[in-house]
Amino acid sequence: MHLARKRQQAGAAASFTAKSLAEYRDKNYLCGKFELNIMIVSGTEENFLGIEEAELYAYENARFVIQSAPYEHTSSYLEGSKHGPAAIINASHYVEFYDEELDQETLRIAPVATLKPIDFGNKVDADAIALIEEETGKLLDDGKFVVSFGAEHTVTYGFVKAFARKFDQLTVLQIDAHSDLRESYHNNPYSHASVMARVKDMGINLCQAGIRAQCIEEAEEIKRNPKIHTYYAHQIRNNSNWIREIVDDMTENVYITIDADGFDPSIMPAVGTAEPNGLFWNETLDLLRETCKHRNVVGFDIVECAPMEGTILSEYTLAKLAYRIMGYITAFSK
Ligand SMILES: [Mn+2]
Repeated sequence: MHLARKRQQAGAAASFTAKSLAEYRDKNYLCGKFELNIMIVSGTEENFLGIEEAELYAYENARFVIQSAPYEHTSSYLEGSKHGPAAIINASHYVEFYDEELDQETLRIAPVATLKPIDFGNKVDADAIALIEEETGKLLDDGKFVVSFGAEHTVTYGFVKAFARKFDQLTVLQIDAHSDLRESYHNNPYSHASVMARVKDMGINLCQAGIRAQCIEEAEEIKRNPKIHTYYAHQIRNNSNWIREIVDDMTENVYITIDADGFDPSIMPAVGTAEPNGLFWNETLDLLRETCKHRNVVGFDIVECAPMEGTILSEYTLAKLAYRIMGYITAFSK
């Protein structure tokens, strides 16, 4: 088992005892300014990477905080994205601490705390977005770098609202098969298919990569709106300079949202709305690396993974992706 292996690796260096770990779990590790702001951190079995050393997953030490938003209300094709965040976290227990590209153990440079998932109760649409904005805002006010795992893409509107309050000159970089610019979908402006229309309404600069499914109204909006920069999948294969061009289209602060279906379905089968001709691993990392090198990446999310029976390829790839981006931010951020 991977966790057992991690325990062996960590054994010599670890300064905490089994007792102190149990203590953390019993108390659900209330920490920080806990009278005002109670952050409940998941223990080893439920945290990102399966980290055992409490000082490496404690909220107060963490640079990165993993937030899960298992909200699924408007799925239009295959359902199941509400299970995505937990599946990615579970798969992360099989990701190596050592990043072979960056030659570092990112979590030792920048500890990673994992919060209990946001509890939406009966909240949907505007109320759900408000809850996400509030929860994200608390973490940003604490100076944390927030990494969010979402279910349907709608949740990104809540994340972006919180980031836009904190950071000016914000660009949203969206990796996705779909432009998500429909004014509303099934009469719901809070549909996953309309999430970038809501971001556009905020006047935020938007860069889109890998787009290959949309309606004609979305295409017309993209042509008309100078704040939307769309790099279609069919175009980037014929433009060796596309990464430089899209980074040039970004303002100083960048929030990244990654819809799992932006990837090619051959490497990312567990999505609700698969489209052919998607992005592959290397070209996606090239884009993300260049973005982290040349812009100030302030946060990111990964959404729309709907786990499938019989394969863990998708959630494992997304877990490794999340850790790699954290590595880029640790290694390159200005
Ligand atoms: Mn999509």
